[in-house]
Amino acid sequence: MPHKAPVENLPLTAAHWGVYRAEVNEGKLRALHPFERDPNPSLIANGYIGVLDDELRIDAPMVRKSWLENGPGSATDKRGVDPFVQVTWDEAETLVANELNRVKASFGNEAIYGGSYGWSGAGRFHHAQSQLHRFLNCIGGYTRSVNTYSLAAGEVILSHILGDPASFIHNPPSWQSVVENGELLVAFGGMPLRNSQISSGGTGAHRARSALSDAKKKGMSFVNISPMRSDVAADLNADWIAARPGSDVALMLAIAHEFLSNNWHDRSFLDRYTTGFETFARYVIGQVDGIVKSAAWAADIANVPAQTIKDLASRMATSRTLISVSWSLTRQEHGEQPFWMATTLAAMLGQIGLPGAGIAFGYCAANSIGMERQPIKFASFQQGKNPVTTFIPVARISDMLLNPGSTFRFNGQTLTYPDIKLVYWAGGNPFHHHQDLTKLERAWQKPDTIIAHEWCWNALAKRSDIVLPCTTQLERRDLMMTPRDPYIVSMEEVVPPHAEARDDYEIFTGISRKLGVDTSFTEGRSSDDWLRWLYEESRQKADSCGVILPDHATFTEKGWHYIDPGTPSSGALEAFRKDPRVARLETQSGRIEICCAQIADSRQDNILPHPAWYAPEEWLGNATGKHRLHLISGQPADKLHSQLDHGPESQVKKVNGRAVAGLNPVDAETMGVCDGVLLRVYNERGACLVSARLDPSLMQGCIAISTGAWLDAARQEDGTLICQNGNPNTLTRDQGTSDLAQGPAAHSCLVSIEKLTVSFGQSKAYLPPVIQRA
Ligand SMILES: Nc1nc2c(c(=O)[nH]1)N[C@H]1C(S)=C(S)[C@@H](COP(=O)(O)OP(=O)(O)OC[C@H]3O[C@@H](n4cnc5c(=O)[nH]c(N)nc54)[C@H](O)[C@@H]3O)O[C@H]1N2
Ligand SMILES: Nc1nc2c(c(=O)[nH]1)N[C@H]1C(S)=C(S)[C@@H](COP(=O)(O)OP(=O)(O)OC[C@H]3O[C@@H](n4cnc5c(=O)[nH]c(N)nc54)[C@H](O)[C@@H]3O)O[C@H]1N2
Ligand SMILES: [Mo]
Repeated sequence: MPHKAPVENLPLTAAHWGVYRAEVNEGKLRALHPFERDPNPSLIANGYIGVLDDELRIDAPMVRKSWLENGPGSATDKRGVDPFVQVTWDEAETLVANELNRVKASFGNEAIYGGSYGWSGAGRFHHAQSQLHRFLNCIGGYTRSVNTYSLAAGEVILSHILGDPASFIHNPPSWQSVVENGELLVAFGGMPLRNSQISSGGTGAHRARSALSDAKKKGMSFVNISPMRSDVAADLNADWIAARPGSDVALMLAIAHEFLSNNWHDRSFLDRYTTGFETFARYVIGQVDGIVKSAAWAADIANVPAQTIKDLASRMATSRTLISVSWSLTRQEHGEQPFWMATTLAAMLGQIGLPGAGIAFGYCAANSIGMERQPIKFASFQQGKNPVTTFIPVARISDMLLNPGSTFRFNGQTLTYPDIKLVYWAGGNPFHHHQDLTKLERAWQKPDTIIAHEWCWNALAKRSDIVLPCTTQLERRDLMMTPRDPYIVSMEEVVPPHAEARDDYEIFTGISRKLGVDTSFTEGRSSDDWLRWLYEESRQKADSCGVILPDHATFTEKGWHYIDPGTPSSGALEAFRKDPRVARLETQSGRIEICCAQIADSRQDNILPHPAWYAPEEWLGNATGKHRLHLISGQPADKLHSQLDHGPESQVKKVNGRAVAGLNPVDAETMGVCDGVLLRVYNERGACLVSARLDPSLMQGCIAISTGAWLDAARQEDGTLICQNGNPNTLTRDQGTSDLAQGPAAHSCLVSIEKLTVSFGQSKAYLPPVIQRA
């Protein structure tokens, strides 16, 4: 028997879902053991077992056959169908370099779309998107994207009403401040612990679960306003208000109306710290549109008893209250309004900036939300300057590809879509993340060339012209270093790169050599040089704020270092509360903008200058037509988006080999559906196949299909796509939240279901494409 090393001596690695020690035997990854200091580790890492060298691993550079034989723009309708031809790295680099040169020369850098949205791997250096952006900047720039799929509407509205969105999203009252001072936490969209497994860039300590139970032990109470009871952990005993999805703003307005009518609002806070409250109040009492936003009015919209709303308002007015709004509320039609309205409610309560009170955006949307912020600003790998000015709001990709030259509104401006000839993607999966995949598939045929770096044959890789095989985060050294985690970790290369796979950095170095820009891309540094540089620069920055980090050799030898997170914080608005003149907000007025002049100025966008209720086009409130079920396509518990869907952790959670769809048992009975039955979920945009699961924690009228199942698309008779593997984005709508943010609105979606008795066989999602080897 070989001697087994103690787990604490195994090499460390990190992912967005945590830090692990890797057990490797005969060159194969056998297990990822949770970091011994993580109080609540995530099982998502188990998804890696067996997939680093399976048949879905991309082992060499590949080119789509028609593209290779007939050149750019050839048979673009065969993307996803054509076989691939294996080429050498040298051939691949030349093809990419020549094509970039051709597009630049004929159409300009604007014709290159490098938005490349996506999460890729953890690690401060090998971040695919940053690598791509730096590379494209070295060759003259690219059309970029702005904001996120996570909460674009939130980012835009917060920039108007609070100023710098990042600081308000990422710095709510910290967990410690909540535990020590909290009384009542009202969570719109809940605080699902499943989502707090993730933290962008990695985490050494999952804290959300223990923070919430500590708060509970100290006497805090919780209200969960959500279509899912399970969106707040069962042991917190939250009161559940199952409001119709999309109705939250109406509910909040009715709470505001209660505050106003009972004189529970804090006038002096509103006077000192906000602008435009009077105009908003006139809207609430019906002086703007003749509608009083009373509890009775909201009761009809939200399908919640008026008395429940009144009771909640009174509880909020008589407690130290913290309001949390989930990011999911921004991913729906008029997704700008919930953050705006919730901030207004918190301002009316006058507790913003107090310990454990006020407003927070998305506790548990990621483990980092609620973590104390490090005093250090870590160094990062610079992306350089992009001389091209064209951009799109990230979720407008299909519209951009389909409608070059046409105009659209965004945040008070009129912009024009560029004519994209080349799409370059590294570290994201648009056939996971984008809405209305039938439309995306059509848009995807427009560019001449699509280049992707991927490590596995997912839907993006299969639909690209040139596929360059990259390493996974387990196959390279890196540095886990994020602003809201107390651990920094030296990530080791726990297994060697598979076959011909290369790091993104190495791939770009090779191409930049062909293009003659390698000196500016690498600055003469290897990956290891950069890692040392990033560490040493960060160490100096730490030093200047009084934090001592060990030298590089000591750090890499031990593998991790703990930085004391410091004192609890009441959040980014604490200083503003202390002195609103000194800590002026970066808004036009310097205060919280309940009424916003900038938004009022862009009148053509049909948005009132204060938070307001707009009935969505697709929601249960008008589900009187064909489709009667509201689709919730939230985050998957067993993976991060589409990553590792082919791995064992995700696969064992499938039922009869398919993604599951949650249904309320009462609805299921009405429709004659029992557990495990095969369903076709459909609407005008497309369809997907799923296995039914009865879930009493889901409100009636909803169906819940987590995102992340790899696309296995076939055409239906009407030309729309059906995903045999349960990808809900075949159903969702590709529609901007509003002209203000143009964010994704996946959560506004109605569907129908039918039971299927025919058998559909194995999904093709997990089969590699046909490959012609040299
Ligand atoms: N219907 C619906 N749709 C949604 C959402 C929803 O709630 N509902 N949520 C949205 C949200 S919030 C988000 S953030 C998006 C997420 O969308 P994405 O971030 O695009 O999803 P991922 O599956 O994480 O894609 C990351 C890709 O990077 C690849 N990768 C991993 N490591 C590396 C690496 O080192 N180098 C390279 N080159 N590639 C690597 C992975 O294999 C994977 O294909 O989805 C959005 N889509
Ligand atoms: N395990 C895991 N964790 C993740 C991710 C992952 O892929 N896997 N992705 C990460 C990313 S990139 C992001 S952006 C965050 C996203 O974090 P969130 O946006 O919080 O995630 P969701 O799961 O989409 O939504 C949370 C809940 O909102 C509820 N909800 C939906 N519509 C409405 C509505 O109209 N009103 C109300 N009140 N509630 C509603 C649903 O019941 C859903 O369970 O999660 C992160 N965490
Ligand atoms: Mo996200």
